[in-house]
Amino acid sequence: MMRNCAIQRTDKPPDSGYRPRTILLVDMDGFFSSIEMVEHPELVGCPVVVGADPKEGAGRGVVSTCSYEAREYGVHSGMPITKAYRLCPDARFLPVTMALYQAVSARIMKILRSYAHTDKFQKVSIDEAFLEITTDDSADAIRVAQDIKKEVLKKEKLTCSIGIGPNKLVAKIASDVEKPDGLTVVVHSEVQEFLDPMPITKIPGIGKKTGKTLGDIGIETIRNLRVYDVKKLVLRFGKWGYQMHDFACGIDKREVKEAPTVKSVSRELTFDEDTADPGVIYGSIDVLADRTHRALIKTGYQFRTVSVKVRFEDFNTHTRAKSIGFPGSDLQLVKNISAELVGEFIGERKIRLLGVRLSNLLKTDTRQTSIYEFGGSVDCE
Ligand code: TTP
Ligand code: MG
Repeated sequence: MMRNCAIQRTDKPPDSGYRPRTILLVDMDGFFSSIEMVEHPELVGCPVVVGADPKEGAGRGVVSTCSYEAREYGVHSGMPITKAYRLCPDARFLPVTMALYQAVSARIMKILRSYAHTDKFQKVSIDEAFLEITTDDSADAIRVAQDIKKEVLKKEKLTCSIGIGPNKLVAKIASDVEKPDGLTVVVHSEVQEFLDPMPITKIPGIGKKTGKTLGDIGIETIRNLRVYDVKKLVLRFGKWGYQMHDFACGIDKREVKEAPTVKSVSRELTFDEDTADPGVIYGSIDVLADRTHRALIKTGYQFRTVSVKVRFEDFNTHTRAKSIGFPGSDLQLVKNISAELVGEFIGERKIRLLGVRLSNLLKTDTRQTSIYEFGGSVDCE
């Protein structure tokens, strides 16, 4: 069937049986740093950075998250901790106390789950969940969202931002419109108007790389993508071309449901030019360890095994793995083991691709998390 993008498409099929949905995406504000402020009330109103030790500018590692006060200085998640220290030396730098965050997360998820219709609940990450409710009246939905916000604030002294939409895509994007402590509702008839002006990178799965590829053919906004010839998208991206076009049209039929068990998380990179340079190889493995660890943290799992994958210029591929005796989530450990494992492959042969995988994962919460919104490689059962 030919898809004409100029015609507005909707979730609603021509036949009956259409079930309007009301989906909420709840995302906690500055999660780790907000919990730290509950633990240390004297920090309320101060720039707080949670992550690696900056060691007065000589530290290694990255920012996990920071308070909204620190964000005003330009600090953000994933930024090297030394840069955060340069931008805001007076911030309070705190280490990651994961067990505490996981315990708070489990309590919050229990609250959120109680508002979902039967099993229509999906934890997305340590601080984020979708829930579907039965009403199709937006005033009712707003009341539910306000009740959730009140209960979470009362019980945990934490704020969250909530997006409400007719599907997961819209709810997720809406949750990010007003932060912190936001509440944004997008009703079915306003979906296109809401999405059209947004940059395409708001669509899950369109990151920097795909964003650039699309930008090169003049697609910058969701509207640009919607009116683009879907056949050309499919030629370029395969099935994903259909999917991204559906998203641009505000169509998302994904159910709200518990995600499958995550078995491993991994990140890979292919060098622009094959290399045997130890500096480049160690530097790249460090970046990959960081990215993989970040994906792990988002899922709320701990790992027991770190593996490194190396593909040489002749496409011969090798993996090496090392397990630790107890489940962990320490970034430096991932980096150290990855560097140790890759060391064996450094020599005269040039390397084409490197990868880091964390496996033997252990759920650190009573409920399952999904990798749905993160992209990247995550193996599920
Ligand atoms: P986010 O919800 O992305 O961030 P946040 O809750 O800190 O801030 P926001 O108000 O913008 O939602 O991630 C949830 C937690 O996951 C965050 O508090 C810390 C952790 N995290 C990392 O450790 N590394 C990362 O790169 C990201 C993005 C998050
Ligand atoms: Mg959050």
